[in-house]
Amino acid sequence: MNLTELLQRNCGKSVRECSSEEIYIALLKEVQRLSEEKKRPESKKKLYYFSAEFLIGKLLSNNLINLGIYEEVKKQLAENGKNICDIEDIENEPSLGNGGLGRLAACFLDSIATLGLNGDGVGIKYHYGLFKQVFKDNKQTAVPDRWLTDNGWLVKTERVYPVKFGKTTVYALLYDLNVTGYNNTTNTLHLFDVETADEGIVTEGIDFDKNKIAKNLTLFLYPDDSDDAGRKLRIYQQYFMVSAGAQMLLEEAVSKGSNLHDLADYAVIQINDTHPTMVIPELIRLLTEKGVELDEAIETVSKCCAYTNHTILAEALEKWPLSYLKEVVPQLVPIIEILDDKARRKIDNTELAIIDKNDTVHMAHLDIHYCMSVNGVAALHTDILKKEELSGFYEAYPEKFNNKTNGITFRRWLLHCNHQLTDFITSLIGDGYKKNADELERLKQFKGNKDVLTKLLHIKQDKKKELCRYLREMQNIEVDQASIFDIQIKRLHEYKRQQLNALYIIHKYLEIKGGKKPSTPITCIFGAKAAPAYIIAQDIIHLILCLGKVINNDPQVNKYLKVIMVENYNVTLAEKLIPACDISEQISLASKEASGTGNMKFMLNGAVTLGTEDGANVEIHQLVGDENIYVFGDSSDVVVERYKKSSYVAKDYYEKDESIKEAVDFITGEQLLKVGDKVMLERLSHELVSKDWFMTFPDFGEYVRIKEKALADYENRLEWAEKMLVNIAMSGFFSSDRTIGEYNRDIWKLDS
Ligand code: 26W
Repeated sequence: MNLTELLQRNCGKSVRECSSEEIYIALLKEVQRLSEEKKRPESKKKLYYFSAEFLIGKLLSNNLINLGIYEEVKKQLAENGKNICDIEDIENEPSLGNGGLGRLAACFLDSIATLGLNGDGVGIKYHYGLFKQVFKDNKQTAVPDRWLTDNGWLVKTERVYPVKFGKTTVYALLYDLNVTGYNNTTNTLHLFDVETADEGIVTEGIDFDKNKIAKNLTLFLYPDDSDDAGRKLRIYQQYFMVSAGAQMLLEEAVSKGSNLHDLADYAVIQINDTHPTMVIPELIRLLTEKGVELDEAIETVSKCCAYTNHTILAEALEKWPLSYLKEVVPQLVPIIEILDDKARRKIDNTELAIIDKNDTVHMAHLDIHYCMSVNGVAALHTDILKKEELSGFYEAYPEKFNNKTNGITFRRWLLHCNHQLTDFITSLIGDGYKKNADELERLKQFKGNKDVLTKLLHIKQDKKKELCRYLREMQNIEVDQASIFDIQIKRLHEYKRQQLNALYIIHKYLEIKGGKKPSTPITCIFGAKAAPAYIIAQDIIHLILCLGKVINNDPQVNKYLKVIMVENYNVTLAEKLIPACDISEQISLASKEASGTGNMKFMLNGAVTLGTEDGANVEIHQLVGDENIYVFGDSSDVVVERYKKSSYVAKDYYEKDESIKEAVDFITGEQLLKVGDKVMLERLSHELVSKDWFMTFPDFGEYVRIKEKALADYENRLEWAEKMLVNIAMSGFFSSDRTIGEYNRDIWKLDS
């Protein structure tokens, strides 16, 4: 690409004379053109990845990398006095997701295109997406994240589909976004919107009238579900997405020659968690409308659909009152009733019913009965599904169950976010690993190589320096670049146990106050958004922000310990934080984190994991060995037993263990009350002592001990670098190319 010509054509100016915004827009248009040229020729069978979230991150640099022109663009910009980072800054991050599930969908789209598979995403074009997080008085506040701009990657198509809610009909407009593969073809992410969406109905923060469906349908992702109107709105959104998507898919199949009886030869549908579940009854409904007999329609749709489970938390498994479905999607209710009836006849176990005796519809049950595949997202998670949560289903349909350990795209999480490390790895083992991640294992030959290890440490130091600069400029936060960067970034949830990390920080603070100084200073960094209606999560954020106030302002301590919570944690911030991390905090209560994917990104960038035997941590542990990970905490077996027996009494730990008591009492002590909100701090402390549902106290002692060991080991820089090297070398397994290869081999069966 010739940048000078491009800008002359687009803006009639030289590169030097153009503003960053002008350059961004010109590049965007050019990338659109180039990716369009690489559109995949239609083949018979197509995968439709239905998901309520696609946390795709900024696209410019990623697309440049995938199209193979990043380096030349960067060079030409530099020759004209421009920095590519300034151009990247112009782009807003799309706000189309919340957490790991949405980011996974984005990594999958990248890998599907990279492997040259015929697979598209289907979702919703949220105007505000998830909220933007702003800290005020040490609390999270939520404001709308207006990310859409006139010049974006989304292109409005001519396709429109009617979606009927009872008596009202809305029209789903299709917007397409090109998904570039790395050195391969381009696929599409299809996002639906309504013309009637009205951003003007948003009032205070992110409040809006939840009853004005035509106006609010596509404004927010996961609108507050603490009341009935919010829950119904979720059903409206889900049906909107799946009905439009199902119509589009049938249209495409028919245009390729399907007679609908053979739909399974044309379409395979991956249902990403339960949110798109209604695609099953909707497709059945549409097929019968087009003349297919009901029984055959059910069988055909079952052959097309596959379900991925992402959680064992009961509260996250969606259940809807039948009355809500009757109100929102009355046309689906008779079908769901028939599906329930058939399932009951087939499997004589009322616990597995779709509609239970309270007239509650269990969406996951609908998926499992009527999908051809059910998968978990890490080995341990799938085992727990089989043995515990879904054991009845596993007994009924053993052949449907399979594991697909999650993965991440190395294009974004190494090539894009860590150029130095990428170049260094390439200089050592060539660039075959960019397409075949297993080749990273060749790095192991450099284990004893002092020069290589030293260089790795230098790269880490550079990334820490860059992060410090970024945090200073963007968030006015000062971080000591010589300190150990200990990072926990993920959605805020009690099971992920940010509160355990906070208790450690209190413990450490008191220890330093008592005169025990760490050899190297420690910076504890958090990033997390909390669902606005999730009270305890708000309280935990408040605690962390208050700890920052107290500790960072204590001159006796702040040379040794700092607590930072970055504001509005998102993909862009993750791309800065992950390469700079030394210790990756993956401390969920064993059995609760389905997989985790941040853990993989950190590992790939040479951070060492401090974690429980949970989710994919188990597989990381197996790959790197005991020497190169810090594992602590009760096993999932112990935890599962403890829940079964209801034998955990938090108060006993609080009363018997002096260090737990000391740390917990600090939450409601004088120092924190001076900067914090009494109600919030007391509520959190009470929650811990009286309940501690995610069992932080039993793991606290070992967490402290193992973390201290990690901090001590960090002092031997070369030994630590060796751990970094082994982590990078063994991370190839976690490439989403591997995961997608497995989905295709076992479930989708598309030609490549
Ligand atoms: C109530 C509806 C609902 C429930 C759960 C909405 C959203 C969620 C989560 C945000 C789902 C989620 O992100 N799960 C995560 O999925 C990742 C990808 O498989 C896993 O790595 C994480 O362990 C899991 O928490």
